[in-house]
Amino acid sequence: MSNKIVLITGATSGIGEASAKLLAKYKFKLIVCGRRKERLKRLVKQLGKQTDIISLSFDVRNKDEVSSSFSTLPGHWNDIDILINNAGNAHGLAPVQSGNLDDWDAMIDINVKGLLYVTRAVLPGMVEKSSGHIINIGSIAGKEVYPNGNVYCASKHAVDAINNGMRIDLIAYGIKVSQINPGLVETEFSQVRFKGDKARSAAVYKGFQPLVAADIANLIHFIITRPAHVNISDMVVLPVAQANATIVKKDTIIMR
Ligand code: NDP
Ligand code: 8X3
Repeated sequence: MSNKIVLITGATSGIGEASAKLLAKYKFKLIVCGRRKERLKRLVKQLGKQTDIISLSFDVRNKDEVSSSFSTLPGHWNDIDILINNAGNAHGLAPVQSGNLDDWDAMIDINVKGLLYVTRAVLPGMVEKSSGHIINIGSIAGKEVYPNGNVYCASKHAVDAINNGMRIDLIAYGIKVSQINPGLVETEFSQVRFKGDKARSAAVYKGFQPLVAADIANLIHFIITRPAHVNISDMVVLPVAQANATIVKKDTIIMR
């Protein structure tokens, strides 16, 4: 049971959606965000039976849209206690010499700048009350680099640096900053990476048991329910079949 207000970016799918569903069960008040309004509407209707929930639809890449969306938050909904910076994706998987420039822009703009814009909109309220918790969803790709992952890995390395920088800057205000770095989680992630190529994205998760979005949601719940003096600063979580960013034991051991 909680009265805390949690804002989740990227709640229309995967890790964000699973987190909204789990936190609704524990009665956290939710602000769910994403671009796909129909999905947000459905989620609000479904989870509204369990908890107080509203949605905000904006593209994290658009800083004006981010700040104007936050300015529409009614009354007490501005008093956000927990921010889950989850929105993000990989776009493409290509060697740097033939990388697609639009894919590069998307990854830097969404995964890095978008995370910053949302954080900047939420932080004044947390600073004012000297309390709050930010959970950044990084990746094993923010700890290591893998072939053809160049710019996605760079964007998640940036999240890693921003996560550590936030913790330093916000220590004076008692604001907790935590990061979860998952390995392979079966969500819509690979469908986005491979631009809707279902066969190619399904192949990523074949031959081993990947993590599922609920695994990460459970960790988020664990992190935000630690005692007030405890902060889980950084966590790497992999499927048992994954040794690191490049080695996955499928039918044989695959180096990707
Ligand atoms: P999904 O593709 O299932 O979900 C991505 C979410 O991000 C969607 O809700 C999408 O909402 C939102 N999003 C994407 N672009 C934007 C945008 N421009 N503006 C607003 N929202 C956006 O992937 P996951 O759940 O797997 O990914 C969630 C996070 O986890 C990402 O940061 C990803 O990098 C990270 N991660 C994923 C791993 C995996 O293997 N799946 C492993 C490690 C980290 P909408 O399209 O409605 O805007
Ligand atoms: C997503 C996991 O290994 O596909 O961040 O980059 S990976």
